[in-house]
Amino acid sequence: MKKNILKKYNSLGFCIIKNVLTKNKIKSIQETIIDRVNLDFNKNFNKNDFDKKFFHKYLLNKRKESPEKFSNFYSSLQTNVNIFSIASDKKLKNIVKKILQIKKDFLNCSDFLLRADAPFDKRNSLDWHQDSSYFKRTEDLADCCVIWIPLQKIDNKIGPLNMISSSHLLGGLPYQRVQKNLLSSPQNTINNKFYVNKKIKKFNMSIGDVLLMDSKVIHRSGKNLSNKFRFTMLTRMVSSFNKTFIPGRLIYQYKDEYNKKLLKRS
Ligand SMILES: O=C(O)CCC(=O)C(=O)O
Repeated sequence: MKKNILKKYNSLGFCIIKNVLTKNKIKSIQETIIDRVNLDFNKNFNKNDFDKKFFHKYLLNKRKESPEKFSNFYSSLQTNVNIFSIASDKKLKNIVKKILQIKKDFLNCSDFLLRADAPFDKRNSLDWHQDSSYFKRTEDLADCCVIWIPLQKIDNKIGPLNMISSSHLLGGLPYQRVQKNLLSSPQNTINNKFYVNKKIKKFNMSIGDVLLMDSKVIHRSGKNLSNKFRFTMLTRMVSSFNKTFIPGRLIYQYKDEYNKKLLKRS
C-alpha cells in the first residue's frame, strides 16, 4: 500500500484500494448466493447468472411476494462461512493493519454482514450516520475501520456509498435512534447541520476493489436507481492492540422465543 493512501485515509477519512480481492474470490461469493437461492426457492440458476437481469428480477419478485421466505434466504447468508472468509483474506488484513498502524494480527472483526439493497428501496437504505454510533468495540474511535466490499461493479446507477470528506475529524457525534416501523432498519440519526450543503464524495468501483473508511465518517446508502440488487459485504475491523479495545463475544445468547418461531415456520 502506497504512503499517500494512508495520508488520504487520515485526512479524508476514507480511501479506495483497487484489486484487493481476486475476481475468483468474489465469484465464489456470488456462487454462494446463487446456491442459496437455488436451495431456498427450489430453482436451478446457473453459477454465471449473478449479473443477469432475470436473476435479479426473480429475487425482486420473491422479496415482494414472499417477504418471510426472502428474509430467511437473506438471513441464512449472513453467517455463511464462505462470506466470512473475506475477513481472513491476507491482502485485506495487511492493508487494514497498515491503516490501523499495527504490525501483528491484533485485528478483531465484528458486525460482518452481507447487504442486498433493492432498487429504489426506502426500508433498509440508511440515511446519514456514523458507524461509530452503532458499533462499539474500542474506546478510541480511530482504531476502527469500516470495510465496504461490492460484489458487483459500482456506478452512479446502482449507487456508490455517499460520504462527507474529513467528517471523521468531528469525532463521535450525538445521535438519536429512530425506527420508522418494524420492517425498516433502525437509524442513528445525527443533526442535519453536519451534512446539509456538504459536498458528497462517491466512487465508482470495480470487482475486487475495497473501500476503507474511518468509523466516524458521516455517510449514507447510495440510491440504487438500477433494476438490480446491490450486493455488498461489510465489516468493521478494530485494532485490539491498545488498552482501549473493548473485548467481548459477538453474540452468545439463547434466543429461545426467536428459535421457536423459526422452527414453527419450517
Ligand atoms: O451499503 C449501504 O448501503 C450502507 C451501509 C452503511 O452505511 C452501513 O452499514 O453503515
